[in-house]
Amino acid sequence: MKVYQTNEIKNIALIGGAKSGKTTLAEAMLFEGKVINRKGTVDDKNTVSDYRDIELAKQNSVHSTLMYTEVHGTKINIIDTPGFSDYVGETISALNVVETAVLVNNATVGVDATTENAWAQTQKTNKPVLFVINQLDHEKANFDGVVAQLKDYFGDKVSVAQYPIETGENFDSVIDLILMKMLKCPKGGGAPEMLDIPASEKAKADKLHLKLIENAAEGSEELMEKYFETDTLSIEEMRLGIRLGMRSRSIFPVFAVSAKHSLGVARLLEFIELSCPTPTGVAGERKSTSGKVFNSNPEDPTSLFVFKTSIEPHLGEVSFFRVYGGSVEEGMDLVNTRKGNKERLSQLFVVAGKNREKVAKVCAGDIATTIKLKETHTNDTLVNAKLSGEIIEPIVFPEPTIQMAVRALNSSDDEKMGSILHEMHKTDPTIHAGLSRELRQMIIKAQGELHLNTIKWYFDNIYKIDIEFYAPKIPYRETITKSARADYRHKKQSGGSGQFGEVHMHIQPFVEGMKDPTDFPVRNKEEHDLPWGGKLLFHNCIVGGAIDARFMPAILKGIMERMERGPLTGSYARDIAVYIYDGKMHAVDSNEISFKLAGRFAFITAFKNSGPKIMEPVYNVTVRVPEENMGAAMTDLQGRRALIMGMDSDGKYQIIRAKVPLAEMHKYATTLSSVTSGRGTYSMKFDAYNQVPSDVQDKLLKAYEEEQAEEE
Ligand SMILES: Nc1nc2c(ncn2[C@@H]2O[C@H](COP(=O)(O)OP(=O)(O)OP(=O)(O)O)[C@@H](O)[C@H]2O)c(=O)[nH]1
Ligand SMILES: [Mg+2]
Repeated sequence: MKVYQTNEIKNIALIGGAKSGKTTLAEAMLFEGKVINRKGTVDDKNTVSDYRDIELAKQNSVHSTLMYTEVHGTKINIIDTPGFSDYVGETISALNVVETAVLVNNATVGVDATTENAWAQTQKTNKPVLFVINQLDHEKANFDGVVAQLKDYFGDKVSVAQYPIETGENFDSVIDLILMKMLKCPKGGGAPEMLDIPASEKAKADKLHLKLIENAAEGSEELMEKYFETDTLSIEEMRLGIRLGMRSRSIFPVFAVSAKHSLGVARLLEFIELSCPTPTGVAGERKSTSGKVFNSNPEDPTSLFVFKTSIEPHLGEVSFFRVYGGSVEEGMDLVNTRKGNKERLSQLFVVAGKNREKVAKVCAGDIATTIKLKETHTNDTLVNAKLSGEIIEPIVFPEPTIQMAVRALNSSDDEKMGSILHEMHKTDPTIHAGLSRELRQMIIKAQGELHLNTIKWYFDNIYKIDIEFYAPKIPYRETITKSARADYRHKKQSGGSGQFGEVHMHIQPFVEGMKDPTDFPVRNKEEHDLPWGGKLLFHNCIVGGAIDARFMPAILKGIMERMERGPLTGSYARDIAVYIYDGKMHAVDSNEISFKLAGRFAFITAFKNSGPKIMEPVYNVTVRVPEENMGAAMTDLQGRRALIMGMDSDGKYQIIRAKVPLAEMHKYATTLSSVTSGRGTYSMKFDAYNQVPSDVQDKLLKAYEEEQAEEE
């Protein structure tokens, strides 16, 4: 494989609406660049990009795929990403290592929820965007309608660079507003024929050309001056202006294609080659955590960043990386700056989907893969020893939106399931799984129901383990609302030495600044911050040596054990002050176990008499919904015992802030998605523990009783 120099490289990510035709466009791009000589289709299940079993089965992209094509000696690295928003992790990792996002739109659909999500990711990563309106061969294609929507959603910096003369079956020609030519595209691909703009299109073309020049001139002050002086810009100046404007997100050019028939794709590639930002510019740079800029300078010491990891049959872990300085050669030793270990890059590959070719050297700005790295995974930096202190800023993956408990139907598979989920996190950092000690459940967190279905598909079809997702338990807490007293005598006489311990206990709710009871003196006070939140105050108030101080730790232990498994529902108890004010010892039979048991049972009785309450976690939830779905979203929230805290508007959207009990948030992602046709999003953050309403408490008590009865 040829080695491309830094100035012969461009990097793009294909992102955008689900099913808009990104994978088909990638195929057409590879075909135009002669990387493949036959074009596959998604429907025939033979594209370069959607090659994995799951993608063939579902006929949509699930993982991002690295490919490349070539235009006039420039290598364009292409990362095709899945459109469904549940796979947003793939879009984000791709955007982090390219200079340009090619945001593909379906001309028959326009801006849908997935398009908006893709756009939001380009905002977060501050990436230049090139809009492509695809499927113009479709009879229902509506180019102008989609342009209007793009402007409506994304602002008037959306600038038409091409428009089709006719859409539908006869789509083959576009007016190119940079070249000011009519491009007639040959059926099946290839360079377009350049024709003069027909008289009937002249007025429209001139008007849009002027608008594009204006937008391009805004890219720099010099161009602006030139434009004011001469009323125009040359093609070269327009290219420069567009490149600068894309870089600062002040222009978003729009192109017109049919990926299926390779119409307009050759010109699109030429535009990417000539006008899109370069790997060495601002749009392609990355900073280290210490603030050092890595801008793909070939003269710098070698540095690279791993943005994706995949596991391939027969190969094991494949690391996808971009070079951010110098060059990487086969056999080079580099340092992993997070872990400090050395890694040898024994083999380097340029890939197009599942096809890989060896390459001797990868230059700054280029993207390639390697295998058999020992301890290097996604988000790791590998560098020449001179840079060993530099960690390139990691990719920030989104918070999970859905949480479920998961188990293997055959419990003997549980452990295997756990380790597979752990491995999955390596290749998809938006999947999190772990055993919750508190809930005694394996909890999985992901990006939505479709994401969970994808995980299940792997278990069903690849690992052949039956798993099921079910509602996770809620981490309730128990506390008390008034004071109470109880005593307990533990006495056992069996043969030789017996057991004896008696404890008298007063308990009351712990609140900051509370007053101790006055009818006994507090001799010693311990304040325990509980690992699950809240406090336990433990007071020794014994007078006259009724219980030896040496038995106090045993009493505390007995209480702690019940705090860990609260008397009402087995949840953690919190915020309780305990006073041991009396008791009895036996000279021979008293020992630690006796006082532990006496402490425990006195505590249970006192607890039950002290107005015990179940507390539930309440979250601050922020929901973003389209204006028109506001009513439905509010009604739904009210049905979830939500306390609405406020509302703000954000363009076409409304933001609702509410406090909602976690118990009511189960499957919220799914409901919100259906209420808002996929456009609604939300985030949630723990706020506080609040007492549950009495009807909810009754239900929980009953459920716990039944559960206990079942276990016995
Ligand atoms: N008529 C027409 N159909 C197209 C065109 N491009 C793609 N399609 C069809 O649209 C469907 C989706 O195409 P894909 O290329 O898989 O779309 P995608 O954007 O990669 O989809 P995801 O990765 O799942 O988001 C397939 O049935 C394609 O054949 C086009 O230019 N014209
Ligand atoms: Mg796809």
